[in-house]
Amino acid sequence: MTLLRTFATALLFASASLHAQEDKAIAVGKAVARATVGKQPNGAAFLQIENRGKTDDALLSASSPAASRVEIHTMSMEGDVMRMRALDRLEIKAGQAVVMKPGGGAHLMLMGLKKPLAAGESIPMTLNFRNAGKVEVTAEVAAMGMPKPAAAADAHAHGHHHHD
Ligand SMILES: [Cu+2]
Repeated sequence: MTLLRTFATALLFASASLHAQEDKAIAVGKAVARATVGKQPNGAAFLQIENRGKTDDALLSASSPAASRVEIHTMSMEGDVMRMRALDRLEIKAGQAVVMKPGGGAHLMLMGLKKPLAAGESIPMTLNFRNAGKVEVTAEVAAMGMPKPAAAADAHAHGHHHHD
């Protein structure tokens, strides 16, 4: 029981100092954005969000100078159709992590890209959390999940044209 009591005391201390440290509770892992093909209007970004704190948090919104707006999306299979829908927020419970990855689940949708996302570039993003506030991340752009090699080759060929 002594151990339990020690633990409870530690917890008490932890929650007392939590308010000062709350902005450090959220850790964002490597962020990547998928390189776009041709004139694709939207792109997708994936990252890991870990809540190391003792309070549930939530990603409320995100933004990037690379896109008109950023939406929090979730993707799921309905029968054999992949459907995406926008979320109001993405909950990250205390002590848990959300791992976004290509091919399913949550992702950030970059709506209205200012220019195509080319592999090797990086784009800044600002994440806005309910408790942790604003967190700045940099997403590396990488070619991934390209269904056909031909499409990828085509994207590369068009990658150096600038119309601005
Ligand atoms: Cu999406």
